[in-house]
Amino acid sequence: MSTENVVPKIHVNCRSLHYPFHNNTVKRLQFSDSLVPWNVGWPDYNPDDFTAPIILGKPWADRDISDPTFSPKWNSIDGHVNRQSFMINYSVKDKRPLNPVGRTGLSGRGLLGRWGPNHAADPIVTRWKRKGSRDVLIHPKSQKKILQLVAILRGDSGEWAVPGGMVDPGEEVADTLKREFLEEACNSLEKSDSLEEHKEIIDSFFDNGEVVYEGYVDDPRNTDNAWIETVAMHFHDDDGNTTGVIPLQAGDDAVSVCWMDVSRDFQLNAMHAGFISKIAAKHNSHW
Ligand code: RP5
Repeated sequence: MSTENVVPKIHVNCRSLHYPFHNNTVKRLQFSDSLVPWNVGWPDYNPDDFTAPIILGKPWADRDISDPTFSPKWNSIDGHVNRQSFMINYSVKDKRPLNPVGRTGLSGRGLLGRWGPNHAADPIVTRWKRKGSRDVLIHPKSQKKILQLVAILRGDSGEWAVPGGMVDPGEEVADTLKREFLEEACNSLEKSDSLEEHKEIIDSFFDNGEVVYEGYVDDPRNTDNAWIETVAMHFHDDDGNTTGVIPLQAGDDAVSVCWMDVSRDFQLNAMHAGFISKIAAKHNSHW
């Protein structure tokens, strides 16, 4: 599937005035779209520098850039950490990697654990909306079948989103996709007999996905020196048999989970909605 039309042309979410931390006390420098690209000269550009205290010293986070023992291999696979971008070989200035899309109005690492790219994975699990467990429903206006996807309500932003998360050091993206889905949408961090019982079916379902997008995410947590990139993968349950046995229960960072009807009006994180609109077009489903 082509990734055109999903890639952000310019920063939007990660240039909002308030950085999403502690009662909006951290503010981004505000400027026009034309000043986003680094190659547009702005000699006096000097945004606030912010790295959230809560990430410092965490085992999943990098050390501070000023720490003499921290010598990352930028644009490379650095031990167990992937510091490559899907976009380009990013530049490094004053020891700090530079956001490949451009300025965000805030330097430092913000809430993100890694300097440079922070790799995430987004599992998009869909099925057809049915009456009971049998007949596929047709939308009365479009006369098309209706896709449903598993969406979670994020505890941090209060937004509905795909149950994605960060790739752990050394973890295969395929494993992250399944792990994050099970943790956030099935509460697998707590023991579940039902998940154990259907493990084989679930494993084989997650073996057959299609990449929808690989690249930069315009996430509100991005800064000039740290940003999120993701692999979004689609897993479709055409006959409803697999998703019928997957028990949904919000877990980890999610406060709610549901099967959400896919349409142009649905309430989903903007970037994730872009992924789903491509899937709806490909499957010729109601939109
Ligand atoms: C989004 O943040 C990505 O698309 C992914 O869904 C998510 C990863 O962050 P956490 O859920 O781990 O906070 O930008």
